[in-house]
Amino acid sequence: MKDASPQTIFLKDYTPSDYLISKIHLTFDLDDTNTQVISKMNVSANYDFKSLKRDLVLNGEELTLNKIFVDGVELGADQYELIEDGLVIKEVKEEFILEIHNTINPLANKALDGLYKSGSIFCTQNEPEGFRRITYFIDRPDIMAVYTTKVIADKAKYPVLLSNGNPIDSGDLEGGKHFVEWLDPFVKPSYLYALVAGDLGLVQDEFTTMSGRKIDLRIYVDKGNESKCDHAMESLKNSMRWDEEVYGREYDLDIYMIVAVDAFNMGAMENKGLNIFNSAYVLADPKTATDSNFFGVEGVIGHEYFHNWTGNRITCRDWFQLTLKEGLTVFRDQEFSSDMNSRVVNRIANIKTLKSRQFVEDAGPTAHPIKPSSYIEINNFYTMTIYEKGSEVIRMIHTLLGADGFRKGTDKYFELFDGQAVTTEDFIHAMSVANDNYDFTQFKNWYHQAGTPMLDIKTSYNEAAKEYSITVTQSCKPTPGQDEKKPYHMPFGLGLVSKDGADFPLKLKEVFTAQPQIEENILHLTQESETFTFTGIDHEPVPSFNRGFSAPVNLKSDRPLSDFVFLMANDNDEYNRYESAQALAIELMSCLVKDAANGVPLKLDAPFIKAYGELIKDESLDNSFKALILDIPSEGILHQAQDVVDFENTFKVRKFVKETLAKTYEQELSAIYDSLNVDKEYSLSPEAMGERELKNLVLGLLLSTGNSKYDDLAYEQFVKATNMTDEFAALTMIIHSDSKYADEVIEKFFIKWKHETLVMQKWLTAQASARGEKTLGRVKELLSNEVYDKSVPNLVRSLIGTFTANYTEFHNTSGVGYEFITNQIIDIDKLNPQMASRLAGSFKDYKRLPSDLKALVKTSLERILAEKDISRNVYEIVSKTHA
Ligand code: 0A1
Ligand code: ZN
Repeated sequence: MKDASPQTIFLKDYTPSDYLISKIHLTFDLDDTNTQVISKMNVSANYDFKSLKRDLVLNGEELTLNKIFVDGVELGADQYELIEDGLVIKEVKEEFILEIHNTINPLANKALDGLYKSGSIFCTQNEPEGFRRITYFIDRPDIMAVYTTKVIADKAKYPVLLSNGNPIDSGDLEGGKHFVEWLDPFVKPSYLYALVAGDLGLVQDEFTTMSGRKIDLRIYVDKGNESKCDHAMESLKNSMRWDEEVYGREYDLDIYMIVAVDAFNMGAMENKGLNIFNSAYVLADPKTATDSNFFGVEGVIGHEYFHNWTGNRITCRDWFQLTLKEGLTVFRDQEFSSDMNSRVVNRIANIKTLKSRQFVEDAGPTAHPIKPSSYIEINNFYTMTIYEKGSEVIRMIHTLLGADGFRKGTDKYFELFDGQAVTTEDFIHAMSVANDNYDFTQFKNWYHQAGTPMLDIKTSYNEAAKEYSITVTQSCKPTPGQDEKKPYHMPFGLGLVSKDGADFPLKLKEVFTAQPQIEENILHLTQESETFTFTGIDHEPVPSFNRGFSAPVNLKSDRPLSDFVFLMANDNDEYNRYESAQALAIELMSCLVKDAANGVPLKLDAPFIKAYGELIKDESLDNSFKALILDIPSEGILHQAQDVVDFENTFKVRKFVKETLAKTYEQELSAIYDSLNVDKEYSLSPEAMGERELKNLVLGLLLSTGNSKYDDLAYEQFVKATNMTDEFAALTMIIHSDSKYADEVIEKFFIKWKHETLVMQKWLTAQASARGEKTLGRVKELLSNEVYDKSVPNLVRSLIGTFTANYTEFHNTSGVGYEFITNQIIDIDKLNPQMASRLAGSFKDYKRLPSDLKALVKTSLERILAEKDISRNVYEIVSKTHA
């Protein structure tokens, strides 16, 4: 460890900064290893100067300090002090101009934080604390300043020089250099600062805002990739229009720029007027990108655009408030995607992500509330919880207030807090005052408590009285640091479905509280245990719980499995049709996993097989929806239902169920494949995407029959495919089914696509996710393949990250998988701590492993902790996992 014991930072210790910086002018003279930075800042006391400490403490990391001037006079060595991770200017005045000259080495910056090089492009990443790696600054989000930037660079190598805001000056300089100066008129925190320089291709378009202003839209990419920007540009224009229509928000600058880079730790970054994107979320054409990639581009473009209001115009006071901008912006991008595509399919996809990734986080060693109360390394808190659960919490507010009430609330939020750095309390305050002082007191537990609540539901029918009751008991398991949980206020969608499939009108027998207990089929749950009795129910209904997944919870009930079968076919809530199919399969497959462990021969439940067949044959279903509902629960989802995770038998059972269903319905599935596998002009319409999705799901099922004719079919699809969705699906299935064509397609795909790094990422993923003991050897071999580079996070995620999700191989009882990943974490941590700590998260199941695997993981965790110089990032994850 660098620090003997890394410091924990607490929300309760927040205090406003003693000093403010209202204006900053930056000059960069760019050079690969020796970039000169001059920063000129207007500093002033934030409070009564007499009460303040006279030392100004600035953050700074990996910087070389050259000179300091205060009001134009250079400081002597006794007037400042370099401290670990910063600089102290002693005895400052109430108001002064501070000028600092320093140098940085972008080429050596493999952490991809601050100013770095991605290939030949200079770019920045400053959220959350990257700016301190550019120059000395009070690097916290409540310091909001107006930024001007002069970028100087070699004109031939870096013809394009960008920063936030609008260009205000440019010209040639001596020695083949040139400069461009930028001014961003909006105050912003340092984490939204950006700079880019390169020899970039440009795609341009225009958007006219609701007040008639013309916005210059620009996407900058590596030359040669210009033709892959159409979808990103279309998505940007759609986002701009959508935010005007749904939230009344207009874009504010005259220019909106997006730059795509290959080396980026995350998806993208919302820097004011100059978004920097992982190229995977900009570049897409049918030949190289799958339908899911197109979908991802639209969502991330939307997400970053929506941040302009929810994040940039109104930002976070401190990093504990991260969900203020992220939960809200994810909610906004999810709704945007739902409006652009099929709403139910998008909602199911979002819930699948939440359940398979956030629920696991909430049940593991790093569980934290959406508003954490402490952290060691803030970069570890860009999590599924802050983002996805954060979005579900916003969605519940939307459900509680209704669309109009929610819009009144956001209008109020913008009215009260524009230009400020605020808290989640401020957001709730705006929502409340705009809605007759709606009482969010209990609802706020969602912000402070970690863990996924469990609802245990008991039902009873009183035939004589024609009354139906449900008793809901809520609980939430202890999470690290939180043993006791208070009950949550949650909206709970309910339907009581009659024999003929219609919903009974819901009439409560008694109303107990001042707040309404039911509105538009949404019950308000508030108590640890409560009973709701409905009248006028003339026969026993089948209840449909948590419709639309109105609250992010797990459910347990006394319903017979036949209810699930009924709801799969009859629920008026499409989401719950899907959910019932999943719940039934989870229930049955969980029993089969136990059978497998006990050596009991596997047998699949006949009513389930029948119900699955009904879905296959149901021609009224939309193809995308059908593909989702026919996709049996993933291993990860099945593991969640196990106290001790059984990787081998879970894999075995899933394979068995797929094979049984596929063999039973081979003819029907084959007919579906043939009907969808027709030559058609490629289209990105939801219908066309649905056809490809169902076709590929069906091909996967057919392959699991083991009949070799489907190996030939998959090979034929691979060879003939005219788009990446079909080509990649076939590649993956051929590799995963260990078909005789596997080596050939791996080779062919490589030769065809080796110059396209995004496609090579898919190639790595398909191989690292293959089952069987030879996979690890293959992954190790691929580390030295020409297309792999451990300093590019996308490649690490594709090869190493994918292997950690390959349950049977990563958790191989020999321990070789753990050993490999442990070595990778230690190695990558030296370059990129953020990447390494994400990989370290793959040990999250530690406490639920069988004892032999647990002992192996323990050794791995201890080996990492014993390493000299591990980063704070990895330390936090590994020590919490080990605890
Ligand atoms: N604010 C970005 C996410 C992001 C966070 C950190 C980064 O680098 C360490 C990069 C991007 C978003 O929500 O899109
Ligand atoms: Zn975001």
